[in-house]
Amino acid sequence: METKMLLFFVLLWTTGCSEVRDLSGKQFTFPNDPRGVNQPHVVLHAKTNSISTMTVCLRFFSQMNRMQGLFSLATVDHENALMLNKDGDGSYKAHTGSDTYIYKKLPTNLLDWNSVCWTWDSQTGLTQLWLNGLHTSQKLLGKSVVRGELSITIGQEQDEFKGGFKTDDSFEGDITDLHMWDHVVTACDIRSYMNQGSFSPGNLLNWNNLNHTVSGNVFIQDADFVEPVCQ
Ligand SMILES: [Ca+2]
Repeated sequence: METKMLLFFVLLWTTGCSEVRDLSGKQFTFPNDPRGVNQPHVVLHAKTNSISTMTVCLRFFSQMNRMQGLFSLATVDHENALMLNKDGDGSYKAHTGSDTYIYKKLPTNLLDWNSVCWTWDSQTGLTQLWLNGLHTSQKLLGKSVVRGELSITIGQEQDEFKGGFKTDDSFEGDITDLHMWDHVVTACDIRSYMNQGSFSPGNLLNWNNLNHTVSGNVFIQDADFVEPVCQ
């Protein structure tokens, strides 16, 4: 019995515990993972098994000049069911199911925060990327609805359901203010998000009430997206 209890606690320690927390004003800090053994990442828990329309927004701060995953949502059938990557030259790859669109060489801050929003509607297949108050024209992406159990990670990009992490596309830097909605958020609300104005928080993932599980060397620290008022 004692051995079983010990194994249970060891398992909890290695996989982390999920918690729901208001992360307003906070950031996840993903340091470098030079040996690739720690695989720092955060699993985000959303209460749905179907996504046909969505918007995901987040802010990231990173100087990495290689491919890195910003948002990775996998199902058993599709490792890249909904995935957003950034390449070293500032190109962004949006992926739904088996379909991909690459937004080439968008102006990305290396020494400041970047606010990114990605919208997609499976009915039309239309998708759009917003970056720091600007946006691309709308593009056609896939129409395949996301179905089944979801596995959402930041910090690591999934090449298989709940795993398949690689050091060469992991994220290194800071992430804050991540929200996900089950609809296309209005341009006005996205602009407001990017300017730190008021907006309705995500109904699938809400930074102010985030159900998440931390794994590996990830730190929760104060974010400085808004310049702090020093005492
Ligand atoms: Ca992948």
